[in-house]
Amino acid sequence: MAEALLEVRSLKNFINGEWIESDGKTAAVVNPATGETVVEVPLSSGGSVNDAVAAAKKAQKEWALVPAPHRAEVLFRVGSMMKERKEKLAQLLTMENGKVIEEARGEVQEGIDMAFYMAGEGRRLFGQTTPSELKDKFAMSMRAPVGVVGIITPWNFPIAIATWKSFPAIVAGNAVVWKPATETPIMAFELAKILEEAGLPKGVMNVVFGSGSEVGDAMVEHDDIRVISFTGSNDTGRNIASKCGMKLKKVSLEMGGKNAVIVMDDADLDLAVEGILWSAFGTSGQRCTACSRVIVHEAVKERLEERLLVEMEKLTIGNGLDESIKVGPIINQAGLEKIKQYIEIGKAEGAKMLAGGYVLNEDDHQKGNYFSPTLFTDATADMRIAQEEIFGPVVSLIPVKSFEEAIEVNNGVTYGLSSSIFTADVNRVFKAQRDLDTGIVYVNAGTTGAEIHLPFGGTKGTGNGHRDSGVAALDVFTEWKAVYVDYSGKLQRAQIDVE
Ligand code: UN1
Repeated sequence: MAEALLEVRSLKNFINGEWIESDGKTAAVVNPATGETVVEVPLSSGGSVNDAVAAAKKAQKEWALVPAPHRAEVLFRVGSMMKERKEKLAQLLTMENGKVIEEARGEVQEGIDMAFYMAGEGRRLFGQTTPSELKDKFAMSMRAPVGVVGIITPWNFPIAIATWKSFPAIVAGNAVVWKPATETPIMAFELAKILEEAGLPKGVMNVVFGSGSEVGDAMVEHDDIRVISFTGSNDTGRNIASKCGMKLKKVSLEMGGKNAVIVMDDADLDLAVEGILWSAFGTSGQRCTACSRVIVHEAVKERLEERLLVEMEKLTIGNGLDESIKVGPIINQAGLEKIKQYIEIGKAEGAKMLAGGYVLNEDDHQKGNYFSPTLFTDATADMRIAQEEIFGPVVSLIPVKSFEEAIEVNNGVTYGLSSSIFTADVNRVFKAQRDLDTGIVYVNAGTTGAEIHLPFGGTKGTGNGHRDSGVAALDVFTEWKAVYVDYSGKLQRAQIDVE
């Protein structure tokens, strides 16, 4: 199947517009739905990063001089090409990542949307004009590219997140060195090809495949990379942040969540069940925005449990290329092991498991890494299953007595990415949007489904205050520059010649 869609059996780095063999070490990219090897990915050394940065540095100088509306034309072409290739990209995405084909199409669509949205920024990239405190003097602030930027992207959204980071960087006049996750390199290969065919000058986008400890570290350490934008695990993010801190390198981090759906006593329960199912078990729970807690008012707890169990029964698990499948595989063995551990932790903590909790084909991993959608109930807010990110199809119900308690439980975790509330009370809606301490808040919808023209990111342990997507993304990839033009013909001294 992969052979028909992918013209290569082993991938190469993309440096300075050339496809370059790395130094020979490779790893197999395994389809998590079948256990089959899809392609080989290079495990590059830090030397490849040096080559990529040198190419990027050279290319960026020219690229920054291309007027932004013309830089944007490349992204318009990229968006059109992604649209033409949407089905092929989606199928390849399902093969390397496992997510079901409908969601894979959705993810590619996010990338297409980002291309057109950021292309539009080519004619905006707004700065501000501001009155000067002096006569005959003009003051303005404008965005300037930072130079060479490094992006490090995860396996769970291998194309969407890459576009969230690289497209604003490119339109703003930067050159990019990109380390995609080694589990899902095909999307990087396909996107680099599209950028090349769309006419992006050589060296503006460079892809180096390899591990975090080798390629990622080399990027973080390289003095010519002025920004690192990272989405991935908390430990890695903190490690990157501390290294970048010592180097005074700008770093943007997005590191997950412990996102909750709140179901109040006046909620439309059928709608809430749909929202929970979609956000907790879509992508097999492997989203940063996935719902892994349901904070439910005790008055509707039993009814909600009953309805959830009925609907969970209908979830079909299997290879996401089959259109009838709703829940695909877990990315790899390590992911499965982590989920299994949390099931044991949840049981030991005294939460009641109502459904799921097991690995499918436990004895035969050649048949794929599948975990059954799992529902715990009677969890308490302090349990580890209610505090820590599991990254799998596991959701825990936490009963509460009031709206105020629901908000408190929602906010009582170290993460702050997404939250949601189901209620019919308009006062609660407005209080909730103010008081939920997350970067994204949904009302009467699940915790997933962020749109690309709004800021994406979170509070507290989710990140470090930066945002992907939306105009906010430009703040990561640009420097603010203040420009003063004095047309008085004499030396005017600010703050001194004020009269
Ligand atoms: C992620 O899981 O890191 O909001 C990204 C959503 C998607 C993106 C998720 N649009 O669920």
